[in-house]
Amino acid sequence: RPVEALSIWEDARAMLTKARAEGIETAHERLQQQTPHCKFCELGVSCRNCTMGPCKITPKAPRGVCGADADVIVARNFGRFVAGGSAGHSDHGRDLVEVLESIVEGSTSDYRITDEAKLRRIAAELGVTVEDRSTMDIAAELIDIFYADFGSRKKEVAFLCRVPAKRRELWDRLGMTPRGVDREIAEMMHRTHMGCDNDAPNTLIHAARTALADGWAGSMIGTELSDVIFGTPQPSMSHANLAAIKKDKVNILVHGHNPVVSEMILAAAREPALIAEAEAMGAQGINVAGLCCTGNELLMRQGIPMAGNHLMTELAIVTGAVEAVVVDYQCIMPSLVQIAGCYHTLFIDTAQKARFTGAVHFDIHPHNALEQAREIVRMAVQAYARRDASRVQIPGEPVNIMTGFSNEAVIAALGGSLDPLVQAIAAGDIRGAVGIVGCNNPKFQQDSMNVGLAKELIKKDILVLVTGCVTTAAGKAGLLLPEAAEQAGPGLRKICGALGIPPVLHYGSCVDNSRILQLCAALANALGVDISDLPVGASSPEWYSEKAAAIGLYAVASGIYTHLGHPPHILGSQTVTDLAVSGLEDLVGASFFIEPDPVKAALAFDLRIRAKRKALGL
Ligand code: BF8
Ligand code: SF4
Repeated sequence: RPVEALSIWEDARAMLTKARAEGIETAHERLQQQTPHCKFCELGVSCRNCTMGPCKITPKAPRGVCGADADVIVARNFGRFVAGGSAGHSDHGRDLVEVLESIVEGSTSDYRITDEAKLRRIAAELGVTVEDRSTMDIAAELIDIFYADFGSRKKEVAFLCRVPAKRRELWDRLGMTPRGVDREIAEMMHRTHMGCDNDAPNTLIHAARTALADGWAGSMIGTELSDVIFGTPQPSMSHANLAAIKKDKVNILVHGHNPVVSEMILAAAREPALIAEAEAMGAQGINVAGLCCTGNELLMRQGIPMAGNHLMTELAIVTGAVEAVVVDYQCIMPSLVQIAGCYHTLFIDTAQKARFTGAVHFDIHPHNALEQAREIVRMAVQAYARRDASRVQIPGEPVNIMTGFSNEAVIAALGGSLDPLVQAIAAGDIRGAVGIVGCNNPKFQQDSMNVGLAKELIKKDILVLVTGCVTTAAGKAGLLLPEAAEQAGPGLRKICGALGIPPVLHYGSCVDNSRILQLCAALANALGVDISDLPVGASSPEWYSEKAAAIGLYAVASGIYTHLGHPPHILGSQTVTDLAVSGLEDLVGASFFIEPDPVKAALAFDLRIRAKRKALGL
């Protein structure tokens, strides 16, 4: 297929052309090789949960060997899919609890508590006594609360204190209240063992509980502790696209999710001694740029530029100017090892739970992180000598972006409370808000939906919040700049102009969707309503991952109407599909809708927001 069909971006097209000329295969070619996909798997009606099977449902064989029908098999598969996503986000959250524990124990000097005020604020919110206590004492108690949130001994996870009372009662009634992160994930695995939960709607309710444990515990702990340890994001300027890779510098790309490793790489790369080593090699310094979510983490807090999102990760290496790709976990295509091998690029993995055959491995822990990071940066500096200048091609010019919109920063910009936002919504200047989150998927022209939907929504005076891989998409399209308010409707344009903010706000990485949950809950509490009463929505237009499914499901279960650009593998069950796209509305006051056309998706949000505003008397 022509490169124009694969991506809306010039930088991507240029690198896809270069990759083809150099005989380098990307996800796009591999998608071709995998197409047509297995129809049974696509519909979700194949099961490998035991060795009486594998089974697949057909008109002639409507039940598996055990007797499970399409509804049961689809629900079980989807439940496990969501459990996988919840596990990813939540295990990331747990890693931050462990770093905080190392700080409290004094077994690391590489990390510290940067935002003490936030730590105290969270502790007080969770009922921990903060008066006349040292920060370390309070942190120690918080650590216990968060570890307990992963376990079995509580009736509900701690941050449910943020959820409107009506929603909590609803969850209790439905058996959807998340008790412990690991408990819900383990129970999902148990329920989907042969001979357990053989009632599709019941399985889906537990899938929602598992997703809620992700959103309101695993991810929320991840976000809050990242802020405590590395600082709460504040608005700042940076830039995005492949031109974030610099021709004359040692380029290190950080990829993956947790700021725990990438913050250390950045700290090492900023040390004068290492910069001097780079200069001695003839480079003009060391440049750290981001890919995917760990890029978002560093962009939000440290202002590093974003080289690209999911489908740019392979193409970034094709520039021929990357000395090292340093990864932790999640969304890291194993193909990066092979592509790095076609250049002088080092591919370095750092987590025992995410090893890549052929990678250089560094075992990074809180006690040795900075020392290991220095070693990695030194290797990257040395790799600069092996760069082949004749193969370097860095396309385009970087686009400026504004980043750093934590809830704390937004409230500060509004003068100390959410009241001005509530008033702007009540007045109709901001008619509603939609979070656009998630990924790229080679099944879509890259970022066509992500950007198309954002543009359509702001035209309708709907504020857009972006996280994850949609960040770079919105950024490259110029939508993360205050000037983009010109493309917004009159009301949103007025508010953005008054505050000097873009109509599309960068809210962080994918775990930071918990910031959006928290904002929705705070708005609902301010208005004395449930989250499902708010004129808000969520969308993951080009999603691909288990994590995105978990996010979508916790959004819906929290009462947020949620758009997906394509369906999960559930269409083989009418029961499950009906529940997802309509039945959930009766249960939790929100559902999914599937729409591949961004203009039509924006219209659906417009209708929904209109109805919600009317119901609120606005
Ligand atoms: O957690 S948006 S491609 S990088 S899954 Fe992955 Fe999707 Fe990107 Fe971050 Ni989120
Ligand atoms: Fe087949 Fe049932 Fe075993 Fe699944 S659990 S593989 S449907 S026999």
